[in-house]
Amino acid sequence: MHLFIGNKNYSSWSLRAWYLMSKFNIQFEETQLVLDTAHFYDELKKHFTVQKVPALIDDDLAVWDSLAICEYISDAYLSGAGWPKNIAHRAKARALSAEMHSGFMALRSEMPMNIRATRVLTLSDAAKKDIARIDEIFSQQQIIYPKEWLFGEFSIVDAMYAPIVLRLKTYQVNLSDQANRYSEHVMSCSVLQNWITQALTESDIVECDEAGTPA
Ligand SMILES: N[C@@H](CCC(=O)N[C@@H](CS)C(=O)NCC(=O)O)C(=O)O
Repeated sequence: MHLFIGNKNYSSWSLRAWYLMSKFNIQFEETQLVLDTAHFYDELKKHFTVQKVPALIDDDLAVWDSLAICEYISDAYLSGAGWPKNIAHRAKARALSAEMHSGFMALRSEMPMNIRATRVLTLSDAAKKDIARIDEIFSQQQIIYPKEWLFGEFSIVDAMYAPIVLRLKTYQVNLSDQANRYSEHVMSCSVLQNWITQALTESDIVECDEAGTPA
């Protein structure tokens, strides 16, 4: 199985799929392609009709899109264990994942993932509203699962929200104590730290993902 990803410093979507697969000890080869280069599109064109990362090849199956890859891994390799066991929790985790996948537009456009940077930003009201909602999600789940993953055990929804934790760190966003506890739990994960360590070795600059001014 082969996962194509972008720059570890910038590619928030790549992190989701890579994190899920790595955290569940799924064996895969990884090809990293530098975003915004001709090589990126040339390589992806060989296998995929859509040239975006993450993208997965498993034998003759091609799967693109981070959430679709996570779903596929859960179905094909984890007997569904990518999601919480309890049906109600599973439904809520899916709703939260869909909320992330299709929403938080202001936060995502104003605060690109940029792991190696520490920045200050003036945020729009829409981005502040997105942050308030993130805080609410993290806090509510921390009340139920203190110092744990969103639904106790690690699941796809944690992979979906991990890039947000990193964005909030880059732009030094203050969260409530409860929400902060979830962020600390995520940051203490050795698998995520492996990604961060590799991101810190990168030197390519993607201009459109460089936001804010140095703190
Ligand atoms: N909905 C997709 C979005 C993937 C996406 O936009 N990836 C970015 C990198 S983080 C990309 O490949 N950009 C290249 C381009 O749009 O040309 C997913 O969740 O995987």
